[in-house]
Amino acid sequence: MSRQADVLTMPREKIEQVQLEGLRKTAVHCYEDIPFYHKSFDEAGFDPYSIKSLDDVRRAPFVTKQDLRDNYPYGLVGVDRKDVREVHMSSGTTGVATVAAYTEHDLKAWSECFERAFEFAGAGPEDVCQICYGYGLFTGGLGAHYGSLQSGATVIPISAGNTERQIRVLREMGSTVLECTPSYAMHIADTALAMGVDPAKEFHLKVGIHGAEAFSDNFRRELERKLNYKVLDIYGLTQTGGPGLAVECLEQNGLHIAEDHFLCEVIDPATGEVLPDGEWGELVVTTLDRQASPVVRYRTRDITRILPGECACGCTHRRIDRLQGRTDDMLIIRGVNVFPSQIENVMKTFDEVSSWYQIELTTKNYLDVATLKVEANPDFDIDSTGAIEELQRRIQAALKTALSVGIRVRLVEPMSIQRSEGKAKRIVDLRGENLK
Ligand code: DLL
Repeated sequence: MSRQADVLTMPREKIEQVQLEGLRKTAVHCYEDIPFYHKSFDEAGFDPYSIKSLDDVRRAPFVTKQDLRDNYPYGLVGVDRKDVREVHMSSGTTGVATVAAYTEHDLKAWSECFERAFEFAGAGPEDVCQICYGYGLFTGGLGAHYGSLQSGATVIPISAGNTERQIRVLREMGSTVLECTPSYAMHIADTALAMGVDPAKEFHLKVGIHGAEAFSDNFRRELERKLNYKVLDIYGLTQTGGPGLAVECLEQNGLHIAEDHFLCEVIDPATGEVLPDGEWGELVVTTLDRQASPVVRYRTRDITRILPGECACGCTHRRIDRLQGRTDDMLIIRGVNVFPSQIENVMKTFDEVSSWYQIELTTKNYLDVATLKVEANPDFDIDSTGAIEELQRRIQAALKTALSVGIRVRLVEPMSIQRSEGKAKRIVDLRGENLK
């Protein structure tokens, strides 16, 4: 750590002091400048001028994605339009998009938060970054771009897609930092191998800064082996200003929250009660210095926990555990709650299958049926009928033991599940289709 060492190693009392000031400022800013918050604070009996401690945030009402949608496009922007420098939007595939606006100050803070991934990785001006998160309204591309520039590194803003060109550039331009979704990194690695290029030998990578979707430890290990680099997880969401809310250090043991910019709580999603450190629940975020799009107690729907204890890296900012999924990704199969990550963890214990899978949901006789489609590894003889059935049965039995629910397993050809340049599509819900 060097460029931001003072901030990253601040004593806890100092961090909490910065957070308290930020919380007070943000709550008052929201109340005075954004009519939605004025009304919701009044309705909840929450007086933003009465904040005395960080725990007082618990008296504030939650904000949900629906609130953000209802106020589309500029309803929750707290500054004059002329002070807004940039606007990003969530994809809006499941409804109206949500908007994140940035002032000059917000863009600077965003760059610094993302840049922490470089600090943790020991990367900087001597590095060449290949940014293959999508550029545009998605916060991945430009967030990575600003963070990488802030680190002093050379930036190759190649954006997502055109995988063969990515591979050429990785070989020829000496890229040492790869920034994209973990599934796209795997796709790059697999495509290179299929082209007869060994990325572990012919690329020059030191580190991958991968996020925007959940990935398991096994998936990480496979990436690290194939690309011969270290993978750091980065988390964030459009509604809180994009990637950089929390970033992993080289200990790979949880993601350090940028606590000088964000106040995080973990709640029981059913009751809204704040949970003690160490317990899994839904992450709730309050921004501490955003001007254009501040949020107070935004319910992310992401499942994690605050990790107790200090990190060996010396950073004093608390950590969240790697994201386990989203409350809205949770499948309810015959009444049993199942997260895709649990299915993935079981699958990973089988050497015969790869990390590419999709869970297909259909209905039969009014009951939900889940089918796990998983790609066989290239060295598994998929044409040998008996072997396939035996393997499917074994995976099915392991899933049943781990999850207490029956999931069908169908082994498919290597490379037959569609690859994405951005976030992988893990769940295909065809339940509506059956009714048509
Ligand atoms: O995905 C921001 C981002 C870009 C983060 C690049 C990291 C790297 P959205 O498109 O608004 O923003 O999606 C946010 O993606 O609520 C999580 O469910 C998921 N997500 C983001 N990062 C991670 C991660 C960007 N590291 C939603 N692990 C979030 C697991 C993640 N899930």
